[in-house]
Amino acid sequence: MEDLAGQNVYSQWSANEERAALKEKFASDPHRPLYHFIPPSNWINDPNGVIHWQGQYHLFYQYNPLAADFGVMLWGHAVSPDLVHWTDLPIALEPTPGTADSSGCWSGVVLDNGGVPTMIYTGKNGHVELPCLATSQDNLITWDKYEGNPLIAAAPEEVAGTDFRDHTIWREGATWYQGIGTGLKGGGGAVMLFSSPDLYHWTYLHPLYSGDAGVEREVYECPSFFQLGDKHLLIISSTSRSYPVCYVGKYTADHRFEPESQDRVDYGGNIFYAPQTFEDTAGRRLMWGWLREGRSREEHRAAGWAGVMSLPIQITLNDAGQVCYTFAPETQALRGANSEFGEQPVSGDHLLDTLQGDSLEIDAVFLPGTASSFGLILRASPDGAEQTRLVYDTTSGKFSIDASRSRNDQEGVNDSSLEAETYTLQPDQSLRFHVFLDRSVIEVSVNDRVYLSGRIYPTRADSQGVGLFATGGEATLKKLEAWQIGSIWE
Ligand code: DQQ
Repeated sequence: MEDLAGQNVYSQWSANEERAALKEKFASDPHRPLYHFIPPSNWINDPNGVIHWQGQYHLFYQYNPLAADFGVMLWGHAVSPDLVHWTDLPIALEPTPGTADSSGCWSGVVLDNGGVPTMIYTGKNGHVELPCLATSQDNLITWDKYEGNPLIAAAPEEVAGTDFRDHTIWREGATWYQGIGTGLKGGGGAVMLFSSPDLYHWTYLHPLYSGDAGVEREVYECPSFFQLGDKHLLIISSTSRSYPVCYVGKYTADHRFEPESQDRVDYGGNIFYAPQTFEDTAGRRLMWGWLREGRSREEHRAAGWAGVMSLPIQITLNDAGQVCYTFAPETQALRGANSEFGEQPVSGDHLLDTLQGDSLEIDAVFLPGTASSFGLILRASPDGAEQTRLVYDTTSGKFSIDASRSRNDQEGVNDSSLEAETYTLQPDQSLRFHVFLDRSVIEVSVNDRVYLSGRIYPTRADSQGVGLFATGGEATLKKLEAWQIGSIWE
């Protein structure tokens, strides 16, 4: 890989041709998602440069097109008119030998600098990580790197080691502000704050926020800082916890962030990581995250692809000031054949006769009744030997994606680690599971508030069943609606 990085090997590379050439190979892969964004082949991780530009949504992403594994990172690029149907574009950015990004073009953002699309990303040069800039003259397709890269000569004094990467950038009047993720001497993570009159010249101010004091080797990756209503939110991905955390708080007059509450973004397992948010032209705060694999490295290398982008998730605050995660309504454009099920009691396990599939949207509302746990069964074989459960435990108030039986060839894979806050239902309060199942991908929004994701790899072609369950008593299904979803690439 090293020998290829930086030799402009991608100038002739076409993502469209690559996708077409591999279509047949991947058609027989039962785990490859049909409607979540995924590159033509090989490795994807963080969403980058997400922006709504002249009516099109641009999604750049960390990409290793040479192997289904992390490697020398480039920026892949795709565009969508509607958030769900994507067109591949050429590789946007690749390392240049002998420069600040000779070892990789890591995560970053795209900004509108007075009409000039401007990218700020982390250039990796050996172990050194510093911000670099590039601009586009052709509507975000090709990018010219700034000859003065890197933009900052060295990380601030307080930074431990060489982790100094990923960017969140906003404007206040005539001044740009930039937060860069890092880890501090003595432990803990931080987002270091800089200011600039023009995006090219930066002055270090102080940490915007530092936390996890004393936690060794903690690094805050992929910060995203933004205002929502009368609050400010900071999302960071914590290397020590391996999941993203969302802080809600105040942004003070002296440019410091003071959290008032914090919560993990994903109540499922440690699949969702490195999310990036942006405001679209309708004023919505949207987010994509990287859905990691939940299988072994050998397996994803052999599959020829690894990692998937989440669906577009909208972030809002409710009246209680809690962060709510819902799927952007544009996902309804994916809906195909519909099935509906009316009110019915649920006790034990019950597979639905007329609903099957591995690529579905499901909208199910339950009342907990006397059950101690209840929820949905997905990807079930007819004998139930293979199945995955989306569970709400009424006693502990916790959610989980129970993947302990999701594949017959392994035990206990990808069980959710439930460090999350509990979610207490009030008497008579219903629980809505809004689920997107896309072969190996599960994404769920519960009660239009909590987000969960998971990855599963059933081994049986007949693991297509959908069902309901309740344990320890009787729950009620108020209503279930489901839609089949086809491929977005046809
Ligand atoms: N991925 C990028 C980094 C970032 C990490 C490298 C998070 O910029 O910190 O691919 O997944």
